[in-house]
Amino acid sequence: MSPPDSEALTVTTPAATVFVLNGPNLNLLGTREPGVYGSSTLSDVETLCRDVATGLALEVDFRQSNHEGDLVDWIHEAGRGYDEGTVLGVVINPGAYTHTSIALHDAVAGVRVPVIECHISNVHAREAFRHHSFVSPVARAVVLGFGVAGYPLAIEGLHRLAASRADG
Ligand code: CA2
Repeated sequence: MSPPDSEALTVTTPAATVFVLNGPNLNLLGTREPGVYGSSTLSDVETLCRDVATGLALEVDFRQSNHEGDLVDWIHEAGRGYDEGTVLGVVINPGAYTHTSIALHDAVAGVRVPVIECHISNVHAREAFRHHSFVSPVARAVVLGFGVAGYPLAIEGLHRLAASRADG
């Protein structure tokens, strides 16, 4: 019997996907308040995320919604993907729901997938109502105040966390 073709032995694993979720009003990025949020659009942020992910051999599933329930559903979806081995983690900028949403807190608490909370601005240097986050206590880590550069930093952080889990 001839030895098996080495090509036929190649195991194809599902691509590791990072969900990048954006909450309310982030679709307006780059159109107003450049002093707070910079001039990049959400489409520019998506490009930043895809560029860093490509270098790390990751896929990006980039989404935005103005509706709290969509964000809850997407966290659950990412949680199922993590359990199935197709999703590496979630980067979420929950927008103003950061400061109001027990539903988002419960959604993140209810899944195993690592969730990185990401904010463009340093919310602690702004109004007092932005100082409390319902998401931070259940997030794996928080990135804030780096402008839109925080998104690729958060993706790199997820990749490092996954690598350290694989090592240990
Ligand atoms: O700094 C962040 O990333 C925030 O999550 C952004 C939210 C804000 O409510 C959080 O406190 C901090 C607001 C996103 C809305 O962004 C806009 C951008 C341009 C014009 C209007 C809104």
